[in-house]
Amino acid sequence: MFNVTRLNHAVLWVRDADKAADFYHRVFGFEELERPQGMRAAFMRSPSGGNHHDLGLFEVGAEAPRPPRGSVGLYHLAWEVGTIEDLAAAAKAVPATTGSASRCTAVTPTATSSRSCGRCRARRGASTRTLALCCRSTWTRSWRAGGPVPPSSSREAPVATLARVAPVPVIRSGAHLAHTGLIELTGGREIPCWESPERATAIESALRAAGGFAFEEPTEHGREPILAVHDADLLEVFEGAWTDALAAGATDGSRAWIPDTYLLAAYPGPMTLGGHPALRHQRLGAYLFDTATPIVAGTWSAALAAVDVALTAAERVAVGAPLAYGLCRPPGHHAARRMLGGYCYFNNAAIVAEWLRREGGARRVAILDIDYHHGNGTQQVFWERGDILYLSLHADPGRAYPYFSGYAAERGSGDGDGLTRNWPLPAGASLDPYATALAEALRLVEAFAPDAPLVISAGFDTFERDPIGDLALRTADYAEIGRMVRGLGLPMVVLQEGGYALDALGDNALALLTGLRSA
Ligand code: SP5
Ligand code: ZN
Repeated sequence: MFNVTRLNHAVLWVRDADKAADFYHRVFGFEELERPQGMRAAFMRSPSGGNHHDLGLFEVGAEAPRPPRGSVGLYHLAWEVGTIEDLAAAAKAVPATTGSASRCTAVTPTATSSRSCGRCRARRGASTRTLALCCRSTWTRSWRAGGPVPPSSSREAPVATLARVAPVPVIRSGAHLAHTGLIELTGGREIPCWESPERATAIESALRAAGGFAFEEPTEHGREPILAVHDADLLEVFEGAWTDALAAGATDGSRAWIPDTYLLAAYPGPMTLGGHPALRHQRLGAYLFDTATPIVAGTWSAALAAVDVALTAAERVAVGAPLAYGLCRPPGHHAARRMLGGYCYFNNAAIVAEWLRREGGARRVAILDIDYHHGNGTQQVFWERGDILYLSLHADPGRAYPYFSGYAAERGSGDGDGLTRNWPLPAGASLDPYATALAEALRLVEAFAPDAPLVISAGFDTFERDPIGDLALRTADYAEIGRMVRGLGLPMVVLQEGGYALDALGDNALALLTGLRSA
């Protein structure tokens, strides 16, 4: 179950308190504590317990009485509230109290004799938001007890201002570090795999150095969300390939495992094949489309952790963060329903999109893929789906990996007709043509009107100096891309895909996230 300890006392404005309470109960296991009469509000307690209300859900525009003074949480519950602008407008009438350390001293139950409350003292000098959170939680308590409205002398600030200073959750795990020692073949030669642990390390250190991010471990989500996207036999073969290869002596454990046979659709022709190999590493070739997706001892756990990273990031947004970043490694967008490839094992973005549909109560989810490569896996998974929009900007597959998909003519089919769109880009494309294509994609997102966070497959292999790409984006361009996407006003889950220029990767990720959180 999702641990929401860190979100104690969050206040959300929602369109429908009943629906929101039901959502939090169903998806996150919150218990309803109280539904105050005539308040169009619900108080929920997190499954992790606690003495306070963990969430106050207040209906947007609730008149009598108003949402509490002193509430500063600007949280956006995507499927209850249209856009963050709607919410900001609705919240404008509700002045936020920024509070101060001394005010916390006066009213916080955890205040110590040294005249400052534990929370404020612990974070003295931190952002205004920290202090405000403290005051707000205090107020929520006194309100429940029938206590007075907090003093009106406190400085008032627009709620939206406070939202902007909230740190962006970055979900990361160390599990990927064991997915290492990887190789790939290029020009017939073995080279170290471009997709390396240092990529994630570089991004994390850049974000830590920059500040403004809250680093969190993922929580475990088990296999169910993965099985909603990938076939069970793929999981079985992938999970067991390494141990079977070791047991059979096919590897001595010091080298990454790459199959020697690939089961193409052309193999059987008119034949009905009568069996399959017993050992899972020998079966793996039926589930791979390239040689760039090696398996080592730590691969399975790393891939599971990357999914947990992605889902935890999605949960942060589901409970109110306007933006969260899942530092997924391995990446995911080349992985299809029953096929690994392109450094990808589980399709993190597809799993999140499907999870938002099944568990998040969303009806329409949009995925924007800005990796240099076409996300063939994501496209395949949702090809016939009328409820998931998949948009991808990438190097023209006529010259670039994965070569066999990502052409403009590919637009989905059946219910999904028109809900897959591709923008193949010429070599050397800089921000200008890129932004033109992106603007087109963003218009389609708007027309689709997702009622869930936008899922962004973010790759930085579009960078001008990327070793395997040939587009020409610069670091500052990622901030501009971020600002453009931010203009949609949707909450966003950013998931890490590719990007191999180690020395620029951190700056590029920081630039994108900075653009995405801009006003
Ligand atoms: C997630 C992701 O970005 N996957 C990309 C997988 C690409 N793998 C093979 C790339 C082969 C590129 N060879 C180009 C050589 C240019 N010098
Ligand atoms: Zn890529």
